[in-house]
Amino acid sequence: MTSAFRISTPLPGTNFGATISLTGTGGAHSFVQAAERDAETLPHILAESRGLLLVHGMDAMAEDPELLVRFSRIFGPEVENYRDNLTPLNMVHETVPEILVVSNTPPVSRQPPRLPDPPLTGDGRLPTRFPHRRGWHTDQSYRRPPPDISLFLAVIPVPKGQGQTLFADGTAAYDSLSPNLKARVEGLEGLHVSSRARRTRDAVLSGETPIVLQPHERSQRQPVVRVHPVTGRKALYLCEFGQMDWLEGPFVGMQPGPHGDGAALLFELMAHMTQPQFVYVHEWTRGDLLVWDNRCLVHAATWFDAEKEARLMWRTTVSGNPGPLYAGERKSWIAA
Ligand SMILES: O=C(O)CCC(=O)C(=O)O
Ligand SMILES: [Fe+2]
Repeated sequence: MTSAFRISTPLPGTNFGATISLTGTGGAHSFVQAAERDAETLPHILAESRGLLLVHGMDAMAEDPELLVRFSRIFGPEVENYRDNLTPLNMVHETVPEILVVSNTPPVSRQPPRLPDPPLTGDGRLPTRFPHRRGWHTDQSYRRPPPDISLFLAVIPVPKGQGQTLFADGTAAYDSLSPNLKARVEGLEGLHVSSRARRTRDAVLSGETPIVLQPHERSQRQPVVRVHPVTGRKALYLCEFGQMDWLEGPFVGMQPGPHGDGAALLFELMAHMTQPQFVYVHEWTRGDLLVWDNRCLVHAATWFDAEKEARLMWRTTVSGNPGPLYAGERKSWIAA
């Protein structure tokens, strides 16, 4: 079959991901129609390219947000409704509740991450590697089952050089672990929790009194080595300072807390996974859409000057294929 899509692999400056465009002309409407007609191609390319797709020119989605939801449905059976999952309503799109609004402008008013310290690497580059760069995570890993895929649209990006999104390839990072580290992480589980639970590394280090968590807010175990349900490939599945449980974790069965053996292993794994050869830096242009697979990639947002710039991004999340490990589980984040 001739495809409606032109596929260029990998993404510039890295060795994973793909850029997708229409072979013919047309904007977001034509693109989504073509993707719906040929519903297997893009999920297939996403899996083949180890979890990251870039589409330019989707500006029309900003005027017709349902288009983003339609496009999201191609990637899985369930596009999450953010009104049903305890997300503060100021972060949910007013008329399309499948869209999470990520913005520093009201009513969301979410501040960007802090500048790394120092702001640049010794050779003047954007820091990407942990722990110089912080904030690496995979979306909603504090839930079981976690979501599969996120889509992120630049409605109003900030100028280049700020407000990038970084991605690290967990599949290549796993493959290149030493045999010794592979053996150490096999069967290991991480304890993931929302930063709202105040068990982040900073919270624990500053001695904050832990809050009592309801059953649906508690930390969730996730495998450190995740087997991708589509490709069968193994990938590192981890977060760092803000989305692991630093009180009882970060790993089940290892010494807990910021000074324990678990912390030392987490630093080693994260620093490994975020080496430059595994990282893609996305500089956003209005109308860019990224599709990423949370099962095999971690990502991080970077600083921008929120005093001067307004940034408006829309995210959807798609779930329904977390793999046999999660078969039959009820949603951990919904109160029983
Ligand atoms: O703002 C960004 O660049 C990324 C935000 C993010 O991690 C997310 O919405 O999942
Ligand atoms: Fe994220």
